Amino acid sequence: MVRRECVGAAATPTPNELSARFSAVYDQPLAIDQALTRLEEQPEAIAAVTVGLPRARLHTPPSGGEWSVNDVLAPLRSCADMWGKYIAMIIVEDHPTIRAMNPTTWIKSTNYPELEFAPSFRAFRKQRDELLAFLWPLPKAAWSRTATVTGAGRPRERTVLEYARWLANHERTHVKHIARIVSG
Ligand code: NI
Repeated sequence: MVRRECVGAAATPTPNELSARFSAVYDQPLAIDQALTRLEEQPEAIAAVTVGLPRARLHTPPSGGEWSVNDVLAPLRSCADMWGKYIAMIIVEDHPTIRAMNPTTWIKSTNYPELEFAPSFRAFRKQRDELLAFLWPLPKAAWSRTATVTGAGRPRERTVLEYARWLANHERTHVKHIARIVSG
């Protein structure tokens, strides 16, 4: 059940199942300032529930077949890499065409699952700080800039706000998951 929260981690879902799940959870409307606030607060929330915990609590699943806190952090970082990169591309480039990569594909080229929680989480927060420093000053119009996104079915037009919303909404489900793991 826990694993299925993550779109990417589900067992070979069809494109239709993927897009249905995306619509249900990650497309929840968020205004620009709501998305920014969530992107700022969610890493703080993870820090708040993990601060001072011994390594074993962060690296050991609460029970067999479950995820550890560190297991949840790795795909969070992968999603932040992918969707953060697309946000930057859409802002910086003039209507780019982006061949989207599923974060679960990207994670295989990283060492995130093998990293220790503390340095991995520091890197995650540093990246988020950089993303927020980039996003906060953007004029409202920039959030409507688009890219043509290929690589996931037929090409689609995607905006900066859509990617920011996905990042914020997707992360939110996993922040709650982390809170459940450490309180369990
Ligand atoms: Ni996920």
